[in-house]
Formats: sequence, C-alpha cells, structure tokens
Amino acid sequence: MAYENITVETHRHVGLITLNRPKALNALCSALIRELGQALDAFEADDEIGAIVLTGSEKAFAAGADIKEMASKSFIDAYLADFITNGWERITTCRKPVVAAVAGFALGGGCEVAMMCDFILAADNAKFGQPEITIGTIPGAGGTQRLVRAVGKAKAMEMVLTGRMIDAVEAERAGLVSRVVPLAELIDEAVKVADKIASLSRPVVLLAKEAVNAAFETPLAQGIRFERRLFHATFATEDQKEGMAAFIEKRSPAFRNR
Ligand code: CO8
Repeated sequence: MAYENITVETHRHVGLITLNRPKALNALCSALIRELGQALDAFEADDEIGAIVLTGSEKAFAAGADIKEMASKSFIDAYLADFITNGWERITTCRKPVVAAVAGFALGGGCEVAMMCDFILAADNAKFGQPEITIGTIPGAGGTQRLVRAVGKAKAMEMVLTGRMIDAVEAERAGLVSRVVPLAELIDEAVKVADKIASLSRPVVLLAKEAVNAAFETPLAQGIRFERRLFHATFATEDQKEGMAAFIEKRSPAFRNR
C-alpha cells in the first residue's frame, strides 16, 4: 500500500513503521493516524511478522498532535468525531508487541503514542514532554494516565502542569523508557530487540504481553490469578514442551508457534 505520512519496511520477522512528515516534525495529523492504523492492521495480519517497531526521524519521533489541524475545532467538532479516541487507540489493541524507538522530540500526542507502545527504547537525544498546557489544552490521548503509571504522580504532575521536557537520562531514571542507546544505534537496536521477540513462541509472547497489560487494569489478586491461568495455558502449547526439552538437552529451541 502507498502511504504519504509513514514508510513501512520489513526486516526478517519485524515490521518497521517510520513516521514520515519531516516538515511538520511528524505532527500527528488525522491522515497519519489513519495510515498508522492501516500499517498496524497489515502487520497484525501478516503471519511472517512477530513484532513491530514504531519510530520517527532523528529530530522528532513526533512533536504532538497536529496543532494546525486542531486549532479551529469547536467542542462539538471534537465531541461528535470522538476526537481523539477515534483511530489513535489502534496501537493499544495491537496483539503483537510494538516497540517505540524514540529519537528527538516525543511531545504531547507523540509522547502519548510512544507510551501506547509496549516499551520505549530511547536515543540519547530523546526528549519527552506533555506541553499541551502551554497551548491552552491538556493531554488527550492518555498522557495524564499512562505518564502517571510510568513515572509516578510527582514527575507526571510537574510535566503536565508546566510542560517541562525531560531528556533521555531523566526518562530512563524515571522508568518511562526501558533503555537509552546512542542515536546512531537506535533503529538497529530496536529491530534487534523486536527480532528477538519475533524468534520466540508467538502464542507465548502474546500471553506474556496480555499478562503484563493486565497489571494496569486489575487489582493485584485478580491480576495474579489471571497470570496463573495464562501460565497454566502455556503448558498446552507445543512450544512450552520444545522450550523446556531444548533447555534440558542443551540445544536451541525450534519453536513451532503452536
Ligand atoms: N503540530 C503542527 N505543526 C508542528 C507541530 C505540531 N505539534 N510541531 C511542530 N510543527 C511544525 C512547525 O509549525 C514548523 O512548521 P513551519 O516550518 O511550517 O512553521 C515545523 O514543524 C518545524 O517546527 P519548529 O520550527 O517549531 O522547530 P523547532 O526545532 O524550532 O522546535 C519544537 C521544535 C520544540 C518541537 C516545536 O516545534 C514545538 O514546540 N512544537 C509543538 C509541540 C507541542 O506543543 N506539542 C503538543 C501538541 S498538542 C497535543 O499533542 C495534544 C495531544 C492530545 C491528543 C490529540 C489528538 C489529535
């Protein structure tokens, strides 16, 4: 499919989606969000793909929702179009793991999109922020919720109330990103990590993702019970038999994704 605001490639079993509106620092206009959803649908449906990487440019992962597109909307426009639930949540419904590889600015909706991914790898020039307050609005794609869960109330509240950006080091210290890597190595490292995930048992990877995500939605006892049931379910897969047999026989497992 031909896209105008993103590019799409595959690297072995990894789908790589690159946000590509350089003149607007990858501002997330509705056409871009629509294309991102289509690319995710295509990778989700492709049995050859086991994990997805979402990235931007060296200067900007995404500098937020498109302010020029948004500026003149009325409450009724926003409400009737269900702005922004409509389309943006596609990342969160993706069953295959999605790794955000963030270089440069990840601001407003850009930070929110990164947080919708399963984890964030940051380049050493990454900057994260929720500057909406400085343009007279508030985060609208999960920023007030996911940021709090990632970095805690104090830092999230300061960022949301002042618009202060944090750099990659502070983001890693706060738990927003899993790791910081040199800018020149970001894409290779993200694809390598995603390829590692793609090399493992597909059903067990999906179960693991589902179990971790349950931690955000359930009380502890219920989450533990859910985890236990999924853990039990892995014993119904051929891949659990293969993985454990391979360990005992001191060889690499050959997962069959069943
Ligand atoms: N929307 C539209 N255009 C943008 C955006 C944006 N968010 N960010 C940058 N651009 C454009 C600029 O207008 C400029 O275009 P032009 O050359 O035509 O004037 C071009 O990108 C380059 O930008 P700058 O010249 O400003 O580049 P600098 O390097 O000087 O500054 C910054 C980079 C600091 C990132 C600066 O561009 C900036 O502050 N951008 C806006 C950041 C921001 O406020 N983001 C939050 C937006 S609100 C939001 O995301 C709400 C999310 C809630 C969900 C929304 C659902 C749709």
